Amino acid sequence: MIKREIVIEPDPILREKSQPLENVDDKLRKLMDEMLTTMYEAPGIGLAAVQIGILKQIIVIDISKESEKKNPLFLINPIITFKSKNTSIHEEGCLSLPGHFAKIERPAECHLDYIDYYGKKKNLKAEGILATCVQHEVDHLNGVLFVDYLSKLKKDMIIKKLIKQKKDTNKIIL
Ligand code: GNR
Ligand code: NI
Repeated sequence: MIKREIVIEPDPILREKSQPLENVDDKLRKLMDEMLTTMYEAPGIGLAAVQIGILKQIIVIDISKESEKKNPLFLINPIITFKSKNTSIHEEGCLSLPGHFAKIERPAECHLDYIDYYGKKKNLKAEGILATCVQHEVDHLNGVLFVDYLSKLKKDMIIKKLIKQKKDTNKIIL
């Protein structure tokens, strides 16, 4: 299975909105399989298509632990239909912001409608780390990153470091 390259911030594509899909076919399933491989190898617990440079509303998630059986979740055209009033705080990371982590407060529970791997309409009630992950991924589809919830000072600091990291890797290659 093919592994794709992950887009790192700052990159203007990460700020664009992803488009809904009209149908689910083998070509789309192949892309979702590649997203899953890319996510597992990173490793991460979620990946949105925009993170491999594709502006389509596709998300893959797997929050199973290393010792457990893999449990991939494929979400096409997700729509959050409910967000709880009560919130929870989780430490978040993002494959597009490598090496940076921050505690983010979000609704503790959310419900969503989506299309599954086979093109079937489904819904999901998420809580705990799954609710956090779903919201983090749906944010990607809207061009939002977790650093957008931090103070301007913290956000600018992280983005400045990522710019420096990019310059340094270019120097190694050149
Ligand atoms: O791997 C990831 N871990 C994670 C931890 C807490 C909240 C969200 C995430 S998603 C992230 C992978 C990623 O960047 N998905 O877009
Ligand atoms: Ni992310």
